[in-house]
Amino acid sequence: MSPPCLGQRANVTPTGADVRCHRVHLLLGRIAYNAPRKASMSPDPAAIPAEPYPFVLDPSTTALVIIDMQRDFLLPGGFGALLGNDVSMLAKVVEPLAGVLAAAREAGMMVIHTREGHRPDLSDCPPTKLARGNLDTPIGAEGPNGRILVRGEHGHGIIEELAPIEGEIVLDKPGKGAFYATDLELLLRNVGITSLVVTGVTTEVCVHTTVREGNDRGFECLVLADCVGSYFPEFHEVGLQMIAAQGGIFGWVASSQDLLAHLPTPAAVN
Ligand code: TIU
Repeated sequence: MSPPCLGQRANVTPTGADVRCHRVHLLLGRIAYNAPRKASMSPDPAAIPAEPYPFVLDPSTTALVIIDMQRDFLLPGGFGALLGNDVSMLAKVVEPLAGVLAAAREAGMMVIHTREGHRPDLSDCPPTKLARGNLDTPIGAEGPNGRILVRGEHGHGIIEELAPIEGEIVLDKPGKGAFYATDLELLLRNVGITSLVVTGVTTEVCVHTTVREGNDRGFECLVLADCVGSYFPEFHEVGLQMIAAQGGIFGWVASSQDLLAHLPTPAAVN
């Protein structure tokens, strides 16, 4: 008979057998509450190579979240440009993200597009956000693509390459995080979503805030390095490192190619 393991013995020095036994208890605990398994514990064909360790993805319990791929951030004359940024820095995200979006649709994954912006009367825009940056053309002012960061304006819309299709959720958010002052958590929980593939812009602002919010709510977050972008390359790099550091303190980081290789191919999906 094997000796009682760590969870059953007190005041003893753990042996190798104890540690293995403890792992089994941890694994059983995961199964008991139906949490996603970590690939490092049990090799799984659905495990995506990722930092800090492989990410097990089940398309039926995973949502693709596309953060703020709006003209206001990606095109000249929008909010991003008015903040003094070179918006061309974000263009490279579009092609790989379009590939991931197509694959997610084929795999039947839930797709959520977010848009940062405000009601036309700006009643949901904190005065602090309105004043921030002391901009000559602030939020709500008229720009080349309509009123800056205002819902319903051309600049507020998602770029054509990633346009939502019927059945996909378009979530308007007043803040940087997608969970703040929205019904995102309710929408995800109602259909049993436990993991998020997070993409969009910008890496260190709205993507990071959303990943932190999702992580605190118990969602497993995988960020696709080439499908998130920043006006600041150094913030992008460090932002990704911050997510995966400390054993995945906020989540995982992988490439879109690694995700695509692990999603069902179109032929395999009815
Ligand atoms: N300024 C900046 O980098 N980002 C934002 O204001 N919003 C988002 O990240 N979407």
